[in-house]
Amino acid sequence: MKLKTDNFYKEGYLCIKDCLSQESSDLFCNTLLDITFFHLKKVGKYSAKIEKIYNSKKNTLDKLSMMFEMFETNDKEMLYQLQKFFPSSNNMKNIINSNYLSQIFRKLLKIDTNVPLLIDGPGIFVNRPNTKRLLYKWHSESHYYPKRRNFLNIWFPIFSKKNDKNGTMYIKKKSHLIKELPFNEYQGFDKSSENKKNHFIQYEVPENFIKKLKTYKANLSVNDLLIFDRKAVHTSTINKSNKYSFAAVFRVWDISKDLTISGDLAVKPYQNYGNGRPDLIVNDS
Ligand SMILES: O=C(O)CCC(=O)C(=O)O
Ligand SMILES: [Fe+2]
Repeated sequence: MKLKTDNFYKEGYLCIKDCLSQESSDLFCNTLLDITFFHLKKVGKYSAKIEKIYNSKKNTLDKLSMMFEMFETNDKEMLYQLQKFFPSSNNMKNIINSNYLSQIFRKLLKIDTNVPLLIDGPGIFVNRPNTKRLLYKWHSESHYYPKRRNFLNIWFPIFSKKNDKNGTMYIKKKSHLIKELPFNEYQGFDKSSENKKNHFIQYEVPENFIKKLKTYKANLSVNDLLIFDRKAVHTSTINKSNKYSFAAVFRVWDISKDLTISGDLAVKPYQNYGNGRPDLIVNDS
């Protein structure tokens, strides 16, 4: 494998240009639209409108944006539930299921071919123009999956490129090397959305803890892939354009080093004391 992986260890992320096939990207996007359509058209009030958009001559991005827009204003719970279907779709998961990528994932996770490589996702990040509800503050994935010691984050644009203008991903370089970072836990984005239903749970790493670090600003085309360390501190950015932009995320994980018996990726410590048992043995590195 020729790909240079030094950047992943040094800076905490690796960008691989043009590594997804157009065919698998198209299948991913069409499936995303189909699942959205069959889910949203169940709501009687919007059925006819959703059907009309789906059968129109618009492109997939425009169809999806129009459907999301209708529910974003009127019925967020439908969009919230929609997210839960995607991980059950082979058509979507297959986009990162190539031998080439599996070899890279194994190399970065430092695992042999017999160690199971588990794939969680996809999740779809919807960046609505000038909307804070769907954004994350600076955070580290390790705080969301505290019992998981060996996993990668995968992030890539779908439908259209992602950059500073339409909302992208910033990563603090070398932040994955910091031994321990505190975080502020709350629901919502700012004071106006505090504790609101269907808002994200933030484990915010305050900016002053990472302010000395340089920022990588993702500027990616469709079919490029960004892989980053579980401890790399990153953030969403606001979409300043007038069109929706979308990204897909996966987590690729190895269970062999985790000091828990739980099969739930996001298992939380200090709760019911039920995720461990006596006599567990895992490697210390
Ligand atoms: O795309 C975004 O806005 C945030 C994505 C993110 O935090 C992640 O992929 O872990
Ligand atoms: Fe994240």
